Amino acid sequence: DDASESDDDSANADGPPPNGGGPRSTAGTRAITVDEPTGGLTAGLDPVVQRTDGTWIAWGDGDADFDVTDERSCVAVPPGEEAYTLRRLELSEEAVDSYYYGFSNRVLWPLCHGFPDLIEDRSNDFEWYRTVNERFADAVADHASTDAVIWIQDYHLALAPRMVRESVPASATVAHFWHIPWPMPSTFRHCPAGGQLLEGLLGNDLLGVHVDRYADRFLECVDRFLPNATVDRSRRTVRYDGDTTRVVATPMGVDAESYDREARSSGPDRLSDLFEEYGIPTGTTIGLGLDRLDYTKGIPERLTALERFFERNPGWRGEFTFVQKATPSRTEIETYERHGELVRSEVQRINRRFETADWRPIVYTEDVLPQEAICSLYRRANVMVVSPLVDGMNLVAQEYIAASVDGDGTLVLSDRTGAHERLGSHALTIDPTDTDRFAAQLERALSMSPHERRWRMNTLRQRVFDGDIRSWMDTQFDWIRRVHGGRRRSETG
Ligand code: GDG
Repeated sequence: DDASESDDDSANADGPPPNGGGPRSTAGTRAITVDEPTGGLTAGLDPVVQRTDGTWIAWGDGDADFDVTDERSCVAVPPGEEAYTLRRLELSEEAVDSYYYGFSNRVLWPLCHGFPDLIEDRSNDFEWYRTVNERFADAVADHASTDAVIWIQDYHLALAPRMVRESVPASATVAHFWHIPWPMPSTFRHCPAGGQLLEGLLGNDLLGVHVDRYADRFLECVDRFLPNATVDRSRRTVRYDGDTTRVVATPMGVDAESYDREARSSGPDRLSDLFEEYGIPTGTTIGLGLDRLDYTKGIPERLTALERFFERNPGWRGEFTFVQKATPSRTEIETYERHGELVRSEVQRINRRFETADWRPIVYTEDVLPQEAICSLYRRANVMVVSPLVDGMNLVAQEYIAASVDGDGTLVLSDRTGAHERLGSHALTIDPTDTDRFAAQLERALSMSPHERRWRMNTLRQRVFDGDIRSWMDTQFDWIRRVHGGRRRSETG
């Protein structure tokens, strides 16, 4: 997993890497050997790209530290025979600072998650955002033939759809999936260059989001901030500048089978090595949290609820251990740095308060773990706690369910996640800011009868397998086919 092996789009491999799969580069001499893709977006898309024979255009900054949980490292070598063409765009340090750590993650991320106070509008960031979007659009234009389907991912590329639309054949289809929430108009009005972003996104024929409320809010924002657009809320379409954009809510799933398979192959040895390495007492009941270290994920709120739980339930001290795996992310941004400090000091404080000679209530690690270890933890965890303050979907909740092959784990889930829309009624719901109720749900999870636990988990597993990543992809492509057909008809007619 060495991103430094990679290089710009003019210095890639001639043939497939030794494992027989992987991206075909467009030119050059060096193989890209990044494996183990993680991060919500990458984890979701990689199996999909393995099944298609398209061109993946990705940002690759060859010399940056490789962070497998960051969506920017979205390059993967598939293990199978399939191959796809990979085109990497190299960005200068200044571009990365302004485009990625600037407008994308200092403006759009906090804005879309409803934290307008955290927006940092630095000069030049938006200009770089535009420039990088243009570079992506140019790269697309180099590859897009008549009838091409262009599928753009996420908030880093909000201006690109219109640029792409203007440079590819009229019969090509431009689609986009927006992986994070769409904010309410009262929040969106804080967005610098908000009108330009909306215009950019309306270059799409299809715009996908996870859940209905994000689609509705997007349409509300268009209605309010783009006076020349015509919004049809019941059909979820927008007519703007001679083109129509259809907005659809298609909740993303996970590769449930592979989590199930990996969890089943997790033997006692793997688990005991892991427990020994992190000092997790083997005999205790285990709670688990697994997140990027991001202020949206509700980790401090979770720690406060755990503290309340141990206050109220002295009998569980020494009997229940909470494992929190938090992966540092976007640490160049001070807000993230400060957030990390807060989480670490809270863990320390709570541990000091309750720990005994041979037990700590919270085992905390910032290590990046291989997928096998994650699956072993998922399978072993009696309670999984997913408590974001806001989250577009949250794949971790679904991965946990897919890996709960023994059917006896319990999910405690924030009602502010996209995942709650499809899983909420059979998980134990929490409002992450309501500490008392949160602690009460932890108590309930730990004292639930085996029968109820199994019944809930079986229902959840059914949902996660029914709505897995393949079914999500099928839905995407059904919609893409629909709008593609419409586009061709209007071309010929
Ligand atoms: C965005 C949206 C939406 C984490 N640590 C390790 C590791 N992970 C993997 C998990 C999971 C992924 O990272 C995190 O996905 P999430 O969905 O929870 O969150 P975001 O990264 O914020 O993703 C989110 C998603 O996009 C998809 O649309 O659900 O709402 O914010 O897959 O397993 N994986 C490994 N080691 C780690 O240490 N192997």
